[in-house]
Amino acid sequence: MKTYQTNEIKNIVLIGAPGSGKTTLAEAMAFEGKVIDRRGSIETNNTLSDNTELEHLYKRSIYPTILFTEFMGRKLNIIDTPGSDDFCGGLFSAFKVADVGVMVFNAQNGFEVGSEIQARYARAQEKPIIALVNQLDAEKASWEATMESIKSSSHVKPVIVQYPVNPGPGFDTFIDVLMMKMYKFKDDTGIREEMEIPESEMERAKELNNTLVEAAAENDEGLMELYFDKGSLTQDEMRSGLKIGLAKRDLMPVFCASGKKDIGTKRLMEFIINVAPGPLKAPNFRTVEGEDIAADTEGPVALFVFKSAIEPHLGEISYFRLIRGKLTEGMELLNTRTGNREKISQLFAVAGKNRIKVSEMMAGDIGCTVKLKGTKTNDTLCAPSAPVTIAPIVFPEPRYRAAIRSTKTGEDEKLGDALNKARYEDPTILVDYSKELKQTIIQGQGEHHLNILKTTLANQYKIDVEFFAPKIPYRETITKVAAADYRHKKQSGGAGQFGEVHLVIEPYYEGMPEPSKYKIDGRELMVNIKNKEEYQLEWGGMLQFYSAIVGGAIDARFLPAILKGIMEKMDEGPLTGSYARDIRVVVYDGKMHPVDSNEISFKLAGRNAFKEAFKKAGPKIMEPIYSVEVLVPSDKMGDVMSDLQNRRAMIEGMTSDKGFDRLTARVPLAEMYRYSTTLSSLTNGRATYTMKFASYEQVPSDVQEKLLKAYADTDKDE
Ligand SMILES: Nc1nc2c(ncn2[C@@H]2O[C@H](COP(=O)(O)OP(=O)(O)OP(=O)(O)O)[C@@H](O)[C@H]2O)c(=O)[nH]1
Ligand SMILES: [Mg+2]
Repeated sequence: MKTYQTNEIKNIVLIGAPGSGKTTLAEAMAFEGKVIDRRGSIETNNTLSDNTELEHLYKRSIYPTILFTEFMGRKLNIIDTPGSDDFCGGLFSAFKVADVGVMVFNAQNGFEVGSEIQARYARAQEKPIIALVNQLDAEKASWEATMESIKSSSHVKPVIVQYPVNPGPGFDTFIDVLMMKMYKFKDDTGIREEMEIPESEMERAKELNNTLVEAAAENDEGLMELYFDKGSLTQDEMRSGLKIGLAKRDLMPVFCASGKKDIGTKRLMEFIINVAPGPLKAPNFRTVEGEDIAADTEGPVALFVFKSAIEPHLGEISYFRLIRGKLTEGMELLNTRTGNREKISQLFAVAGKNRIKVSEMMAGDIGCTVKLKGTKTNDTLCAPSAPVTIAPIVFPEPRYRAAIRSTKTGEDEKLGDALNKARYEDPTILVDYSKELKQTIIQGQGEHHLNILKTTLANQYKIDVEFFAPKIPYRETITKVAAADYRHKKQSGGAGQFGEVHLVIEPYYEGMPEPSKYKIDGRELMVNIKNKEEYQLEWGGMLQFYSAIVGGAIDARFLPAILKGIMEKMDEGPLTGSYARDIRVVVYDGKMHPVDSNEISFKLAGRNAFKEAFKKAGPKIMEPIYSVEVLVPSDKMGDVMSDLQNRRAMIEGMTSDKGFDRLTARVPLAEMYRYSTTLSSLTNGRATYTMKFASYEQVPSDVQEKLLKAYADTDKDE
């Protein structure tokens, strides 16, 4: 394979609703570039792109796949992404390194929710988009309806470059109004005949050509003048206008195709090569310091890893885009995150699972290398003399949270290992052992996302896991002063146990005065402080611990044991076993026994006195509240709203945009378990949402009652 220069490379990402035909199209592109000599299909599990067992099982893409094709002496790097929003992590990775997106529409469905979701991502990433109306050979294909829906839903103006002459099962011909030619295809061989536009189509073709000329001219003053002078533009002038409009996202050129019959593939690739921005024209890559890095072959090497995978028998594979410089085999580069050196022992061009060895690569190209030691997604490797760190891919916040455990005991470590590997391959999976909840919490983009992980764990790592409702990290605190006395006494056989503690507790707040007297149950209690300790709690908030013991009722040596007992209860709050916070404790009296008193007795007395006082002190439970944003088709708004209200949501606002409503609300985390699944069934998969931690707030009293009861049933304390 020849070495492609920077100006001979284009990097594209295929996006679009699930099942719109991205993988099938990628196959046709690879075939046209002679990277493969026959086209595989989804049905026969032999596409370049969907090459994993899981993808065969589900008949859909799950991972982003990198492949290339060679056409007109150029190299097109293509990233085929999964359409399902559960796997949007792959799309985020691909957007980082691709300069243009091809959005595939299924002509049977038009602009779908999946299109809307992905268009939104493309908008946020400011990626130019070319539209491809695909599956025009399908029985229910409708060009008109598809164009109508694209026009009404797309934020970027669609401009027709091609239209089909005979959509539907016999589809074999389209007219290109840029070339002003008709293309007729022979069966599904991809072989095309270029023809003059027949009289019957001329009027329509001319009208669309005019619209295209105007759209092209609009983007440049020079072109506009030319257009006014001549009343038209040459093809090259049109291309240069479209080039500007596309790059600025002012327009979205529309093509037509049947990926399955290999119709339209070549014209699309020609257009990409001639018009789409390549590495030299696309915006530069930014470093974390805000410096711009141009695709300069002469500069020091910098590459960015956007995907990492582990392959059996081979190990780690790192997929990267060469941002700057010329990369050759054997180079030693610096990983700017770890500070370690990595040797690039082998370099490959990638076509799905197939890797083609190359000895060098130029800035702008995409490829992979193997067996790096400590490099993962989002790392930059660069010439040690010119260290730079490319700004990382910002993955979406997790939307689905569950607790996970192995169905067998004693597999914790094995599971931890496997989850680390899964996370290495998919950064949208977050794993965290919560000391607080005593559960391993796993987070991802949706239920399907985590179910796929479950299958991977079973097949690849031989671990069977189950998901269950995660505990909620509640907090506990008190609202008023209360006191309690507790005597711990045990007389069984030999040495006995004895300890008695009297204490007062009250809500702590910053800057509160030192304690001097309390009024408890009608009696006044004066305290005389002997000692004060303050603890900034790991989980937030404060514990103040005062000793005001009079007349040596309890030896000072037992104070640490009393504190320890209280701490145990702070750590596992009296109401629900959650962390307690913001409390002041004053131990003011008690009793000892000359023989039977020991540390354990005072620890237990302290702990139980604290617990009793806590329950009398107007205790309240606080719960985490999340900011939730739902994007929902307007006709489903009512259902989504009333479901949210049942989840104790506080609706904060609503805006509408092109048939979709955006709803913002504050919702307790406790009510969000499996929300993605409910939302999906309420809207037939037509809505999406994001969620982010906002604050802790007091739970309503009915909820508190329920939580108290549930915990009392399990609390075997005492
Ligand atoms: N009739 C027809 N069917 C097509 C065409 N392209 C794809 N299909 C079929 O549509 C289904 C989905 O195709 P894929 O290529 O997997 O679609 P995708 O966009 O990659 O799907 P995801 O990866 O799940 O998002 C398969 O059954 C294909 O055979 C086409 O041009 N015409
Ligand atoms: Mg696919």
